[in-house]
Amino acid sequence: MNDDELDNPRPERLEAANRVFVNQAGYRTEDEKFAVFTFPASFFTVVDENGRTFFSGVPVPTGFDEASGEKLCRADFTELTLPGKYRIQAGADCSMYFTIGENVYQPCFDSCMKAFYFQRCGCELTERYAGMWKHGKCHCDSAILWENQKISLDVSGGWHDAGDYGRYVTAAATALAHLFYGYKMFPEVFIMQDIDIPGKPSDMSDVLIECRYELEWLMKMQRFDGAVWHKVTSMKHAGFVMPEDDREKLYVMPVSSNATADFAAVTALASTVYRKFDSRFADMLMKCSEAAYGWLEKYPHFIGFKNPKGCGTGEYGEKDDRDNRFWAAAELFCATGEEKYYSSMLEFLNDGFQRTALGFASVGGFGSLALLLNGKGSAAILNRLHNEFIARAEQLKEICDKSGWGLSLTPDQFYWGSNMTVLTNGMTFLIADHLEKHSIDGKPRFRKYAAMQLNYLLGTNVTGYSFVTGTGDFCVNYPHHRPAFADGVEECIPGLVSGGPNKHLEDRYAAALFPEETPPMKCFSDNTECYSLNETAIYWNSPAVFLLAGLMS
Ligand code: 9MR
Ligand code: ZN
Repeated sequence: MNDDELDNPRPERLEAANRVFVNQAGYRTEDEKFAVFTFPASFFTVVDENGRTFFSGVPVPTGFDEASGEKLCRADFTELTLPGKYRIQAGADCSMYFTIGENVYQPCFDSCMKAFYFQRCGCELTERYAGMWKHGKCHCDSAILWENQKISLDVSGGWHDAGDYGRYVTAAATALAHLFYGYKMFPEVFIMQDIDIPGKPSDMSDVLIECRYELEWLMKMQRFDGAVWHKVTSMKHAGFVMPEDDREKLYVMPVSSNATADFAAVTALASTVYRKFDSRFADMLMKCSEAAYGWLEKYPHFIGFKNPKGCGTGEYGEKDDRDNRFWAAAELFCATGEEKYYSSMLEFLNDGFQRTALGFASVGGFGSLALLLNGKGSAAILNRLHNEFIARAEQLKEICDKSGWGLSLTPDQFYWGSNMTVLTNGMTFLIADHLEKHSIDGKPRFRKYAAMQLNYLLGTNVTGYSFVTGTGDFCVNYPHHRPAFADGVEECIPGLVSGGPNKHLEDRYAAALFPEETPPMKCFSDNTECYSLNETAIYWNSPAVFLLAGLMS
């Protein structure tokens, strides 16, 4: 995020001499399977490590793809269901190795979840749990209240947001929402999961142990009157040092209605999740939620956040707070059943925000999801929200059908953190299936489109990279991530999701790498310096966890 910190950047790894693209984690036996070629081929085979052929077929041209600037062919090998390790061959070209099997997603799912443990702030990551990626206790000095610098506060704990060491409330609430809704919709995969983190044995699934760590911090970000401070960061991003070596002064920055509403929403949601394990914790979450909501009622106008002069860390600014307030009212209504939340939810419902959005700056979809999963609200409203999710999934399906990669992004959607949109679109497909489960007989309609978004993330894209560190033989290894750089360990911390291609090339290293006419999907480099392409963030990891869980369930 700073321009000045890398004296000794690592070299970029060699680009894969690869024109045959696959999901490098692999494919579940019964799922649809296809590889994508960027050259015309009349024949392909699927071979194992000994070169034995298990399947052969004819690739089908899918035409010119604007996003990647390539003419594509698709090689379908869905019929191959025999578990094993394979690669695709076409003439002199071959793909990376991948696996066919029932549990191919488990390691990636586990590492993407454990990545949150690696983001922990305010505690030591011991060798016992963190292995060679251990680090000392960090960022525990009290933080100065920006608006009254005589006051300092303990706001230690939580997860580092991303490749930087900031901790931001709206980003945190979003990541938690993805994880809690993943847990609510696909509990069986989370209940089985073991990511080897402290705090066990426990009745709670690992996801809940890990999220509690974040919630404990989040509650410290609430002011006495219920409002919630937007973020705690230093004035500028730290250099590329280990977290315990970052001695920059920390500031608690002013409150915002976005942060307060997201806080109210996610603490109410969390209270419903934790209630059966720890009712005192659940009560405390509810109290915090209600206090935040009380403040929102008192201050019904939008109070946004802008970085104060001289502050260069993440801003997470928003233009309004209707979606945030809608989400808060919806969650509080679902958690309490109280009429007043219902009526204010109704009041915000028609405010023109996207009611299916699941990202950090646009959170309306979480509110809709709360109502739909709880079946709370009038039949008319539930119907409408249901139909909106289905319509959104259908719209995205059409985009995928036109893309040789099966990708849900249009060529103009490759902006900073494009992988989040890919992944939240994947979530939308699974949500649509979940909603239709009770109304339509037969197979889920959208699952295969959800899987295509994961395929893209894990290698079926023109860069050939798996955008998850440690997953696949050709994966991102040099993300813009301070500990990953400073720890001196060549192998990156596993399970981190890179932001992905960004046509706007918003850092000078990236801008220097690619000429103007570069197709959007090619605007990517696995380079520590390229923070607008290759940073990682908690809310890019969390939809990956959701998507993997849904595809495994
Ligand atoms: O993810 C954010 C992206 O959508 C914005 O375009 C970008 C610039 O404002 O900021 C990204 O968020 C960063 C945050 O500001 C600070 N921590 C790292 C985040 C990921 O790059
Ligand atoms: Zn820290």
